[in-house]
Formats: sequence, structure tokens, C-alpha cells
Amino acid sequence: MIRSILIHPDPRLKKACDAVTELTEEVTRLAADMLETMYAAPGIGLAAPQVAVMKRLLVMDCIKDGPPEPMVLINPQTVWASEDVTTYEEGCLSIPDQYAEVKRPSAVTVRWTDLAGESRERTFEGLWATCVQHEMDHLEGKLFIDYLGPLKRQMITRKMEKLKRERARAL
Ligand code: K1U
Ligand code: ZN
Repeated sequence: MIRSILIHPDPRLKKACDAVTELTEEVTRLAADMLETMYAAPGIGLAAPQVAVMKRLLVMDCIKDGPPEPMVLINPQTVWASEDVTTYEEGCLSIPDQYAEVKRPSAVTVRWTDLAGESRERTFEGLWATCVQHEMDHLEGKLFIDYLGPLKRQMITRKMEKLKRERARAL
């Protein structure tokens, strides 16, 4: 099932999420719905708070050409981050059609629990590294616009407020 994606500004996008404590059918369903929602958007990642679920779960697939590689990360934690940084022009499904350059560590090692309850660890590089950090920020209530200066952030927020008003009027 495709879930609706919250649009900034929304207080739920500014809150830190709670740990997933039990791997229930609800969690399995959430992960499947989030992957479906991400592919339909289309996007390369999605975090649970973006679909109004305040849990530490994210999905991603940064494969552009070739067979899909869907990933589900539950309670992800950064265990290492490179000193060198990469700049990438990021977007966000909760901030449609707005893009800005953000600097982040070029590589990160992340530990998480998979849907089978197994602990997993992987070092992400390139777009995967950018995406996993963007999604993990969502779990802390942080958006990519929080890395920008106040003027640029305010300009984007005003555009999103206008978009939300227009969408509400069209209902
Ligand atoms: O978290 C999100 O809102 C998803 C976001 C992830 C992301 C994008 C860019 C850098 C870091 C993280 C998106 O997927 S925005 C859409 C997007 O990037 C895309 C859409 C279609 C094809 C390729 C990329
Ligand atoms: Zn985002």
C-alpha cells in the first residue's frame, strides 16, 4: 500500500523517533509499504517519520540502472564516518522540487537490525553514503535544509507552506 508522505513544515518531521523494540507483522508491513511508496514517488530513500510513523526504520535503494537492491534498516547506528567529505545536491520527498548542496562524510559504516532480526553492518560509499545519512537524519528530526543558512531555509519553508495551502484548496 502506498502511504502519503508528510510535507515540511510538519512537527512530526522535527521530532526524534523511538527505537523499534519488536519485529512484529506491523513492522514488516510498514517496511513493505515504505518501499512501495519510495519506488512510486520515485525516490532513493524514505524514513518512517515521512509516512507519519515515529519509529527508527528507513528504506533505500540507490541503484539507478540494473536490478533493484531494496534495503530495510531498523534502528541504524553510525559506527564510523570518514574524515573526507562529499558535496551532493540533495532533494527530499518531504520538500518536493527543492534541491541544495549538502556536505557529508564520503563514507560511513552503519550497524542495523534487518527484518529477520539479524544484526548487519556495512560501509556505504557514494550515493548510498549520502542517502543513508540523509535518512538517518530524518530519524533524529533533522532535514537537509537544516544544513543551509537561515535565509535559504526560510525561503524553502515559505514555498512549502504555499504548496501545502494550494494542495489543501484543491481537495
Ligand atoms: O528522504 C527522502 O526524502 C528521499 C530522498 C533521498 C535522498 C535524495 C538525494 C540525496 C540524499 C537522499 C529522495 O529520494 S529525493 C528524490 C531523488 O533523489 C531521486 C528521485 C528519482 C530518481 C533519482 C533520485
Ligand atoms: Zn528526506
